[in-house]
Amino acid sequence: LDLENELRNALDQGGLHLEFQPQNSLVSGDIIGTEALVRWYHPVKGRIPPVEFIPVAEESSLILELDRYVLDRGCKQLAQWQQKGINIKLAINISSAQLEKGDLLGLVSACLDTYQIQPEWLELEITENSLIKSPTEVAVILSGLQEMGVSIAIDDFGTGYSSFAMLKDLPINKIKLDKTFIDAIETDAKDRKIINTIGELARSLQLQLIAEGVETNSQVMRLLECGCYQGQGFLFARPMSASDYEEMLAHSH
Ligand code: G
Ligand code: G
Ligand code: MN
Ligand code: NA
Repeated sequence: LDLENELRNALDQGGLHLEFQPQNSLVSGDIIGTEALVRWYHPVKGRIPPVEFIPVAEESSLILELDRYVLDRGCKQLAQWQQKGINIKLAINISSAQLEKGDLLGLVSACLDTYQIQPEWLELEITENSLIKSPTEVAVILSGLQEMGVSIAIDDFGTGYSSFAMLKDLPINKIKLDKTFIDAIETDAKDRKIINTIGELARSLQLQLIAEGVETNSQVMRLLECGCYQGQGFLFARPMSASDYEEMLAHSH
């Protein structure tokens, strides 16, 4: 069986699940958000990383199904947390194919409805590249999400084909600085200048800014100097199961 067929089976048979990684204030360390990340444990091959199966899903229409699955599971988990009095904002990754060919507005409103979730607790992460393929259609979808009260983050910011017009015209709430900038923050003065400038841009446009892939305290120091006050990364926590996540939350107060 090739990977595509195996992935199809996994989707049908509940072989995929979600892990959760916190987003933290770089000033206080407080948890300010959570990203859901899809995981696949193959019964024979073991853990297959997303970098291997997401591209396979993207080459077929399976990615549409995967997005639907992750959105549904993520919202279900969010509802369960809210019932337990755990109020956290959950970010879910959405593929460019979903924006191009899917019915994202329909899916999101169905999930909010089914699980009775307040839209303020849901954030969708989309990549820069998904914005340029069909800008007019995407603008309509993002405006619809904004009207619903769901927020939008731009994932992997700075590596794709971003344009400043996009930040001006689209209802974007948050920029996620790509990990490559954080990797080089201590060694490359140019990267620090770029982060600084993106920080100023984010502030003047009233966008939130978060750094991805924060692994060390010295990166935190540099990020604070550059005006970036939020981060996600192994320094704080690795992605983990929902129950481990709850346990971490319980110990973080
Ligand atoms: O979890 P990890 O950091 O290994 O993810 C690797 C890549 O897979 C990242 O680019 C991430 O955006 C993508 N990814 C992880 N989970 C999801 C998901 O639920 N949906 C989509 N579309 N992409 C995901
Ligand atoms: O592209 P996206 O931001 O959706 O993917 C996030 C990916 O980055 C996840 O696969 C997650 O496991 C990974 N990740 C999160 N924090 C760190 C980190 O500090 N270091 C590394 N190497 N990867 C990280
Ligand atoms: Mn992401
Ligand atoms: Na990213």
